Amino acid sequence: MIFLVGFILLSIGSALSQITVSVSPTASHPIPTTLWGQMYEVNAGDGGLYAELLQNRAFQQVAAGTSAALKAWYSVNSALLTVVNETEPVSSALPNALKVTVASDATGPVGFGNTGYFGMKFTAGNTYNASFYYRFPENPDFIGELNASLQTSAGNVLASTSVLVAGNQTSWKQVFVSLTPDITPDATDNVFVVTTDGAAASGLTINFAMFSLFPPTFKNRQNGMRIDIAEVSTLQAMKPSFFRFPGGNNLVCRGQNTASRWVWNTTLGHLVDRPGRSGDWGYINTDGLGLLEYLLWCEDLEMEPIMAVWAGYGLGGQSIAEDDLEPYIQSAIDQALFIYIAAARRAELGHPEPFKLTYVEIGNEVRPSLRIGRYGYRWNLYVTALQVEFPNLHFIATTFPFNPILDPTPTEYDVHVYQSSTWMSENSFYYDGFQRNGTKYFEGEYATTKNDQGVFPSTTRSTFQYSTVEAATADAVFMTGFERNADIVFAASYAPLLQVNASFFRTILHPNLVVFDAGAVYPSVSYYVQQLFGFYRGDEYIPSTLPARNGTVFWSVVRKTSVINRNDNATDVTFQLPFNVSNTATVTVLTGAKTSANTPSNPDLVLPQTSSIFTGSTFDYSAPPFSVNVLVLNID
Ligand SMILES: *C1O[C@H](CO)[C@@H](O)[C@H](O)[C@H]1NC(C)=O
Ligand SMILES: *[C@@H]1O[C@H](CO)[C@@H](O)[C@H](O)[C@H]1NC(C)=O
Ligand SMILES: *[C@@H]1O[C@H](CO)[C@@H](O)[C@H](O)[C@H]1NC(C)=O
Ligand SMILES: *[C@@H]1O[C@H](CO)[C@@H](O)[C@H](O)[C@H]1NC(C)=O
Ligand SMILES: *[C@@H]1O[C@H](CO)[C@@H](O)[C@H](O)[C@H]1NC(C)=O
Ligand SMILES: *[C@@H]1O[C@H](CO)[C@@H](O)[C@H](O)[C@H]1NC(C)=O
Ligand SMILES: *[C@@H]1O[C@H](CO)[C@@H](O)[C@H](O)[C@H]1NC(C)=O
Ligand SMILES: *[C@@H]1O[C@H](CO)[C@@H](O)[C@H](O)[C@H]1NC(C)=O
Ligand SMILES: *[C@@H]1O[C@H](CO)[C@@H](O)[C@H](O)[C@H]1NC(C)=O
Ligand SMILES: *[C@@H]1O[C@H](CO)[C@@H](O)[C@H](O)[C@H]1NC(C)=O
Repeated sequence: MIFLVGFILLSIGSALSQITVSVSPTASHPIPTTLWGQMYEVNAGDGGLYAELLQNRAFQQVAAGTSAALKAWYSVNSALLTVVNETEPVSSALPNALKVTVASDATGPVGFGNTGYFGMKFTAGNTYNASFYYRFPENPDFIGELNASLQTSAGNVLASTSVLVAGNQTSWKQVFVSLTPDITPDATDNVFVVTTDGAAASGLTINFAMFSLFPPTFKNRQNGMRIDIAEVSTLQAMKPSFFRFPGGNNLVCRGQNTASRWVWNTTLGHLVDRPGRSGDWGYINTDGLGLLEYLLWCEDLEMEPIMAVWAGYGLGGQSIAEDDLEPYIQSAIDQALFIYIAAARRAELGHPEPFKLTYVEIGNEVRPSLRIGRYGYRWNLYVTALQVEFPNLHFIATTFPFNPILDPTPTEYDVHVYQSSTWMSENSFYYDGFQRNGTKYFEGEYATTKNDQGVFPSTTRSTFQYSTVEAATADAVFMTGFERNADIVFAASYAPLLQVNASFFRTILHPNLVVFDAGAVYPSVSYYVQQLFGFYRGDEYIPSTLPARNGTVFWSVVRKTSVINRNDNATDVTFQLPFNVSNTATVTVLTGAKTSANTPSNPDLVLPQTSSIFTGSTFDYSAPPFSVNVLVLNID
C-alpha cells in the first residue's frame, strides 16, 4: 500500500492565517536510502556505546608511577598500588601493569577496586564476564586465591568467585570469570573488586594487566555495545541508514603530535594488542571500540559505513607537508583494502566476507578559521591515489563547498552546521539554490545549538545543555529542506550523537542527541525528531505548495510503499490532495512548551504522541504551536 507523510511545523506559536497546501500528483525525485543516519563522535565510545564497564582497564597511555595512572582504581585494605612500566609487559602495546604489594602485617581481604567511568549498573540475573592477566614477578612460595567480586560502594558483595593461583606463575596468565548478581542495587555507584587473603599473601607482590568487565551486550557480541544505548528504544529505533566514523575529532588530533592520531590497524585484534590513544577531547581512548567493531555495528543496525581517513592535519595547526604524505595515503589505502579486499586479515579476525563500503571521507571539517594547512594538495594526493585502487569508491570532501576549488572536482561534500534556531528555520531553503550538476551533499553534522543568532564555532556557554522543543522544531525545519533537496542531499546526521551525564567527560559540544549515565539513557527532544524522520522516511518526494521561506509553518510530503496504521485531528492547514485517501489517518505529534527539554531529571517530558484524524482529498489540520507533526495517509 502506498502512503503519504506530511511534516508540519510551527516554529513560532503566533496566530496564523489559514495555509493551504496543495500536493502534486507526481513525485519529483526519489529519496536516497542513505538520507537519515548517525554520526559517531569521540565522546560516544568508551564509557558509552562501548559496553566495557571498567575505566582505565589496561593503564593505557598513562605515565607509570603517577597517581593519575591509577585513575578509577583504589586500594582495598591498604594494599600498595602503583602503575609500573613492566619489565616483561603483557604485550608490546601495553607497557604498563598494576603492581600490588600486600603489607607484611596484612589480614583480611586485601586488593583493589575499580569504580568504572561514572559508576556501574549491575542487574540481578545478568552475567558479567570479567578477565585479567596476573603474574608473580618475584616467584614466591605461595598458593592462594584471587577473589573477584561485584560490590556496592558500601562493600555489599553482589557476586563473587575465586581462582587458585600459584606464586611460581612468573609469566602472564589470563583469568576469565563470570559473575551473576542475584540482587539489583538501586544505586549505580557500584565497583569491581579483586582481593586476596592478606594473612596468606603478606609481603607478596602481584602484577596485573588488561582487565575487562562486560555486561551482556547488544546482540551478545563479545567486546560489544551497551544494550540500552544500542537497542530498540534508542539508536536502533532511529532506523539509521549510515554510520559516519571514526568521529570528527578523531580525525583531527587536537594540538597533539601526529603519533597520537587515530591509526586504523592499531585498533584491531586482541585487546592486549591495542595501545589506545590520547583522545582529542582530553581523555584516553581504549580503542576497544575499533575499526572492526564499528563495521560490525554497521552490520548489526544495517547501516552503510561512511568512513573517514586521517588526512594529515590537526586542530592544533599541525600539518603534514605535501612531500611527506605518502605513508599516510598508503595507510588510508590499506584501511580501505582491509574493509573489502584483504580477506586474509579479515578472516583472521572472524569476518572473511567483505564489508560494504561506498563512501570514504578525506579528513574532517576543514574550516578557514583553523590554520590546518592546505587541504587542496591533500585532497588531490589522497583522492588520486585512492581512485587508482578503488575506482568505485566515492570520496567526500570536507571543505566548505566550493572554497577552495579542489582538483579532482569533488562529487560529494560534507557540510557541517551548528546554529541557532533562528538560523536553522531561516535556512530550510539552504540547498534549493544549489546547482544540479552532479555534486551531492552530505550534511554530516548539524544541530540547533542555541536560540540566539550564534555562529559556529560558538562557545558552549550559550548553547543548550539539552535540546529544547524550540531547538528540535528548528532541526525539523532544516530537515524538511534535505527531503525537498534529496536529489542532491544524499545523507544527513545530527551531531553529536551521545553525551554522558557526568562531569567525567568534558563536554565539548552540546546539546547531544542522546544523554546517558551509568544506569539509563535520556533521548532528547531532538532525538524524537530524528526518530520520526527516520521511521517515516519516504521513497519519493512529492512537491507541494512551498512553505514561506521566513514563515513559521513548514512541511514536506513523501511517499513510500509500505503498510502502516491510521489516525485523526483538525484545522489551520488545509491539504488538497490529488488522490483519494482513506478517511482516517495517523498523526504523530511531538510538541511541548518552547523551552521544554528532556533531561536526566525529567527524561520523558516531551514524547511523540500518536492519534487519529479524519482525512479526505481535502482536509484541515491544526498543528499545535512548536510541534512536529507526522501525518500518515493511506492512498486508496
Ligand atoms: C487535536 O487532537 C488532540 C488530541 O486528540 C486534542 O487534544 C486537540 O484539542 C485537537 N486540536 C483541535 C484544534 O481540535
Ligand atoms: C619502559 O621501560 C622500557 C625498558 O624496560 C623503556 O624502553 C621505556 O622507555 C620505558 N617507558 C617509559 C614510558 O618509561
Ligand atoms: C570473596 O570476597 C568476598 C568479600 O571478602 C567474600 O564475601 C566472598 O565470600 C569471597 N568469595 C569467594 C568465592 O571466596
Ligand atoms: C607451580 O606450583 C604449583 C602448585 O604448587 C605446581 O602444581 C606446579 O607444578 C608448579 N609449576 C611449576 C612450573 O613449577
Ligand atoms: C560472556 O562469556 C560467555 C561464555 O564465555 C560468552 O558466551 C558470552 O558471549 C560472553 N559475553 C560477552 C558480552 O562477552
Ligand atoms: C600498521 O600499518 C603500518 C603501515 O601503514 C605498519 O608500519 C604497522 O606496523 C602496522 N601496525 C600494526 C599494529 O599492524
Ligand atoms: C557544481 O556546481 C558548483 C557550484 O557552482 C561548482 O563549484 C562545482 O564545480 C560544480 N560541479 C561540477 C561537477 O560541475
Ligand atoms: C546529570 O543528571 C542530573 C540529574 O539526574 C543533573 O542534575 C545533572 O545536571 C546532569 N549532569 C549533566 C552533565 O548532564
Ligand atoms: C521574508 O524575508 C524577506 C527577506 O528577508 C522579506 O523581504 C520579506 O518581507 C519577508 N516576508 C515575510 C512574510 O515576512
Ligand atoms: C476518487 O474516487 C472516485 C470514486 O471512486 C473516483 O471517481 C475518482 O476518480 C478518484 N479520484 C482520484 C484522484 O483518484
